[in-house]
Amino acid sequence: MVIENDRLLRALRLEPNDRPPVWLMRQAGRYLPEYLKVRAQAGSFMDLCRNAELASEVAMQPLRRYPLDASILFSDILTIPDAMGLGLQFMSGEGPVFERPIQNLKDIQSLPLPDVEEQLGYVMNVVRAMRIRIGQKLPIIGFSGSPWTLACYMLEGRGTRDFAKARSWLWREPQGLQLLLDKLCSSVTDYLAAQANAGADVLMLFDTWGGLLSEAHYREFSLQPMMKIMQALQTRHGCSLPVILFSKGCHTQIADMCESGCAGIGVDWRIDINNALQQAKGKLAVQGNLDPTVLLADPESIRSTVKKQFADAVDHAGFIFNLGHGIMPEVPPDNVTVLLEQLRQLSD
Ligand code: 1CP
Repeated sequence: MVIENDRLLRALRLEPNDRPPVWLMRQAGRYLPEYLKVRAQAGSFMDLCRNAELASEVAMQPLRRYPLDASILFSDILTIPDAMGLGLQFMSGEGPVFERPIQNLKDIQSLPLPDVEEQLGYVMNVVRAMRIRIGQKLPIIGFSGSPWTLACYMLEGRGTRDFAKARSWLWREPQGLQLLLDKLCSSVTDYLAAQANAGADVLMLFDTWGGLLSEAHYREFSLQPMMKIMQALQTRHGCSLPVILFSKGCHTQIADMCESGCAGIGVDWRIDINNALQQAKGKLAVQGNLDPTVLLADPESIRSTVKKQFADAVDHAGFIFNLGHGIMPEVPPDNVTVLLEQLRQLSD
């Protein structure tokens, strides 16, 4: 099927575009009053994720407000560990917490691999419901957490500042950690392939905590598992969708990522976009990378930041305009309008 607005797909093939595609990480979510209303209607965040009608509705909300070039599945990265039996809870104001985090090697050895269609079928239902609402107008981005980032939450039990407990496994029990990553590789591969079958056009791996690792550990414990997933998607599932790899805080390792088999990389704001584009030139698309806190500033600062970014990046095929991390809940929705109007003015 042909997608009408194919700017994102073209950028991922490094083909020229009339203007760079734009979408925003966490474009659906708590900064939008209409999201909070639907979440309240659903009951809780996980009830919302399990309700295809309401989850597909909140995925549409930013598309109604803003001229975006992609939609993203509404779900969370922690659905896989939940399906593995860890008991995911979202405490209000606290973020995700697992009732039964992994404590020791035995927990890893006995960790079951979920049946993706049976236990995570609710996610595929959201993809299908989104496709019905969007038709062929825009690409749908499916996603998963990277094995390393999922392992961080599973070993720690919750989000923390430095994931010290999870990282201690690198030294104390690296083989146990590898076993956990292997199990996650298998599940993430099946999960992404199922999203592709349900209608996703692009796949993204969120490796939010890759940047907590040394360069050598990043290659071994984060990039390697993601490479295995990308290979298995092709060989085991015949899935050739482009994959965007977002390893936050890993801009010193773009050269490694260029060899990984992904179509594009997400970069955060710590690297100049010029520098990232130069390193990836001719090999990968680059997505990013405004500091999301600019959306907490005044309209003039937002406009000048967008102008600079645009001037630096517009000539590169394969540039995908985005933030360097997700929109924060405190962001006034009108500031997102300012950002996108400025971008549109520059593109016209
Ligand atoms: O309504 C609520 O209170 C829940 C808030 C919320 C939302 C809207 C959470 C809890 N997850 C989501 C949706 C979500 N999560 C999306 C789809 C929305 C979109 O992009 O439009 C995506 C892609 C994610 C991915 C996600 N979840 C990541 C990776 C990206 C990133 O931001 O780094 C991570 C680390 C999570 C875990 C998670 N889920 C929710 C929260 C608050 C967190 C972060 C916890 C932490 O800081 O450790």
